[in-house]
Amino acid sequence: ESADEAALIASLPTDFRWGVATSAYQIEGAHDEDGRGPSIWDTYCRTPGMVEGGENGDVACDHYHRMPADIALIKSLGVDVYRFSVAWPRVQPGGRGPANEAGLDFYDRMVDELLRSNVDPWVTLYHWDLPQELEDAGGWPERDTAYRFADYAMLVFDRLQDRVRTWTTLNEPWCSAMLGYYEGRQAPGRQDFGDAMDAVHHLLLGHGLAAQRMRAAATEPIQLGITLNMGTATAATESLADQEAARRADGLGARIYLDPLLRGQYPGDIMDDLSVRGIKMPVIDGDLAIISQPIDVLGVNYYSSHRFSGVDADGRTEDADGNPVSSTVPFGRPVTAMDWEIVPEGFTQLLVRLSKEYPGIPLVITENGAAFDDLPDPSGFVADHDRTAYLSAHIAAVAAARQQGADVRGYFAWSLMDNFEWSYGYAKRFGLVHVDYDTQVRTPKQSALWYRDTIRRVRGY
Ligand code: GBH
Repeated sequence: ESADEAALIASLPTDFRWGVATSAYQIEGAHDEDGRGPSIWDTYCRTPGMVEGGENGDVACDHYHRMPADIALIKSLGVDVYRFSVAWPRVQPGGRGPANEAGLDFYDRMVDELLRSNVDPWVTLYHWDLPQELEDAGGWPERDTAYRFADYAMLVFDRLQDRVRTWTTLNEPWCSAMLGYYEGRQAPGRQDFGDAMDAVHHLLLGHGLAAQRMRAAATEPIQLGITLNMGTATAATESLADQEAARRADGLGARIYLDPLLRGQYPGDIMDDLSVRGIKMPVIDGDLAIISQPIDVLGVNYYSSHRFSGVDADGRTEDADGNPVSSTVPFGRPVTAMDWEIVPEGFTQLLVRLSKEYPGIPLVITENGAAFDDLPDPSGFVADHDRTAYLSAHIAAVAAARQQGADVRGYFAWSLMDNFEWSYGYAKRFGLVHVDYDTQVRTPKQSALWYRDTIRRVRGY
């Protein structure tokens, strides 16, 4: 942590909210207990070749059986809020119909445990675990899935709204749509660009339908939002081809979500690009009003930023199908264990830009963090100076953005503890707390102690 970073971090207000985040499939395990049904991730993990080492979330961090101890661990970090997700296939094993009460009971107990520990619960309703039966019926490219999501959201809301004030509908719809239905690098592993665009619209519609119904049913004030993953997309050079590549990356990565949510319309340039490819968003009259109803907070997940080029290695600007080429050009910065470049100033730029171009919506960093090749010492302690430096640089980047006018209200470190890193399995560790997967022993790393002390310092005690 440099002196500059320390001074920036110290400038954060005492009421800034500090948290740690996780998601259900990545930590819970207990994949077939208390009536949980299969999700697209159970299926994807069982498809040979999809996940590193053939690993899956059957056991994960066994959080389902260790929840009270894990909440005590969260409390010991001194954070004031915990962001977790609810597993749809625990609440509705087949994605429709009445609630599986045993599934809801788990989150009910967790919320009580958190409140007893003086930690605020922040619920994410969907972190990628679509019930398999809904995928069998077409998944997110099907309009019906949006209505199914809103029904599910209400089952959770009705059970927990007396104690939970803060709600996120979807985590990173870009990942669900683009990695799940176009690139195939995440569940359900499909590869069709048109399907992915249908998924974008139905994810957004699902968000809007759920938000509408939750708002109408709320008996107390709630904070409602959605979380997007974004970075700053810049052009590698001044050339028109590179600027166009950056425009497209920003359009498909950020504006295709931000604009309908916060301005009530899809970005015109991206719709033009799509129509050249014969693709049209499956919008029905009234959808955009549903999608753009007011939200209280925009969640931002930030990991890295990219420079884009519109020219490939062979100097071509179009691929075999006549579609424009996009590639990334490294900054030449150090990378994390994911090979993602460390670009904290891209974080500041993103936050300042969001507050300028989409004014009036408070921002919360719902995820930021890094995987590194942690090596525990003989006592099990991990002196993760690289992760600590990453967190320090990025929290300072948030503070710098605030000084430049960005309305950022809080920060969640990803993640509370090492967990199932999707297609990468258990080898990639993002935790502030180390998990020994043989014994399930949790050991706070250097970064966890630094985070705890940093929160204390900002609060002035
Ligand atoms: C989040 O997604 C997820 O919400 C969380 O579950 C996950 O464990 C965590 O991040 C860590 O992966 O090309 O250099 O930018 C992250 C979304 C989208 C971030 C793709 C990185 C590409 C890498 N990711 N993006 S880089």
